[in-house]
Amino acid sequence: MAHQRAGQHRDSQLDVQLPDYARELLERSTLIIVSNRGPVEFHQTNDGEITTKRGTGGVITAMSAAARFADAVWVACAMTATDRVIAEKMRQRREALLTIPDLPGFRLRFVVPDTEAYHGYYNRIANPLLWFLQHYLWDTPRAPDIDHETWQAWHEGYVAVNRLFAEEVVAAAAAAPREPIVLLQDYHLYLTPTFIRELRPDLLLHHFVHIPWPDQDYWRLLPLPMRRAICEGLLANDIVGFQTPRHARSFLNTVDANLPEAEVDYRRREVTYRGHTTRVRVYPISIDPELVRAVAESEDACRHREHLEAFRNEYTIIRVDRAEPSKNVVRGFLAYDRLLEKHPELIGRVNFLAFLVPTRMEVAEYINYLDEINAVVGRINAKYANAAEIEGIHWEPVHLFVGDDYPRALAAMKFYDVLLVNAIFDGMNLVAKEGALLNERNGVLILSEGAGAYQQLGQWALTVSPTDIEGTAEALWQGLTMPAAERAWRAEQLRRHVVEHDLRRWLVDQLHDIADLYAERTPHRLIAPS
Ligand code: GDG
Repeated sequence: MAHQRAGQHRDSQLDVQLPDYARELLERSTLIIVSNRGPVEFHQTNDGEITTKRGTGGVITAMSAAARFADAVWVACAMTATDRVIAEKMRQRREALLTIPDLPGFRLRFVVPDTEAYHGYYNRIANPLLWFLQHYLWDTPRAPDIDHETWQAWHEGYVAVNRLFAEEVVAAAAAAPREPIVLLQDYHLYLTPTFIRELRPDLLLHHFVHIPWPDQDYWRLLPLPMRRAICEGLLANDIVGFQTPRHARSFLNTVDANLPEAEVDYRRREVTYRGHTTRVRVYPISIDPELVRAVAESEDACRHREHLEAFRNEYTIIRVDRAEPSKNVVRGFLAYDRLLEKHPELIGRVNFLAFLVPTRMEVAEYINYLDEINAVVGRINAKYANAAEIEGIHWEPVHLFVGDDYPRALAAMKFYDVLLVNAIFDGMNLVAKEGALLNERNGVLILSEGAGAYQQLGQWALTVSPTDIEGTAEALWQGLTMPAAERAWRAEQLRRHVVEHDLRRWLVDQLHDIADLYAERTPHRLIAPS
């Protein structure tokens, strides 16, 4: 089997810096990490060779680092055709665990739903329904329509696949050589804890929600049985983690509104429901600076950097996003258009480079959104090409880079004068943190109030309301013309904050709370951290 890494990663430094209680906990435990997507995908080349592609996400990085200390198993869906072939071979050989050479010490257990169940779970419920709800993306007079097909996708897709996940987790826990700790990730798996509890009431369950938790009123757009099941599912965990205090508070409100029997203690951030207490905690996710720098310094990134030089101008604005409606890409371009209208002196002197990763192309809204982006960029480029020609220059104000290329995105972060992060709503937004770390020009961060990162970084960024095109145009102008001393001060504060609040801290804070819980339950086994 050949192994291909996505991004040339140096090993993370997380491991050498863990506090004693975290290290002790990990040494005693088997971590069962549960997520829709696993740490690697398997693919087959034309000549039959199987290759692995490792994901670059923060969760994979953090959990891979933890896995070096602990006995760790990852439970995830077989996503690619090759994943499914491997899963089938394992089933025939009665093997449950697959070792992953890219992640030493790590083993994978596949959940293999049939394709229809997976489609209902992923393409009808998790992404169009839950993701849209949790990012307030609906035009409510028109959507969502919860019809019989949605209900069918709920029962035969979301509920069924969550049950399969639970069965696999329980099997993994039974086979675990050490005390199992189950770490569930995100909105695909809200019901899994309920089903795990039916089979294993004793397991320690921790669930981290990476995306926003909207106001309880907005949850009413989902039928009561669905939102009750989601609240009950999350309350089957011992700890539920959110990105910001506001999301945690909103979750408590939602539970209060939908489960009258639940006792919600807002001060202690705890809920007791049917005799079980769940702690609701806040863990703002971050980046691993060592790892991000390593990718940004890689040969690949340096090559991109040289190539990208040609696209820079006296002023350079960039953005980096999945091509996703919640990231608010179109309004960002409208604001740029407005900037150029108000400040014709910028014509020919500023370039906007947008690095967009196509995403969820099986969902109609995403295809339409990419079309909208292309249309607005085409219109702006045509409009100013004419204006520039009158002045005798050839100029393209927007350059779109569409594709999956993480080193290229990081390479570009080094040279922006302004980084635009104007997401409508975002759980955190790691791009804001990567930019703050990597930028070499004291670039200004423009940050939406709707991004979870705003809570940490907002004080050193220029704030925008995501719908305010005029205000965003003004922020772009301010960012481009800010005096050097102020730029330097803000950039330094941003960098310092990101380095001090890194991914290690995100992981360690969670381990701290888990160790605390263990110490309360079994005081003879672990010393509680102070
Ligand atoms: C979800 C939540 C939360 C950039 N270009 C490429 C690429 N990237 C990297 C970025 C960044 C990551 O992808 C995107 O992370 P974000 O946090 O900005 O956004 P989501 O993808 O929506 O992530 C979010 C996060 O989970 C963690 O909890 O912060 O709120 O929505 O690191 O630099 N990655 C790849 N190819 C690229 O071309 N593979």
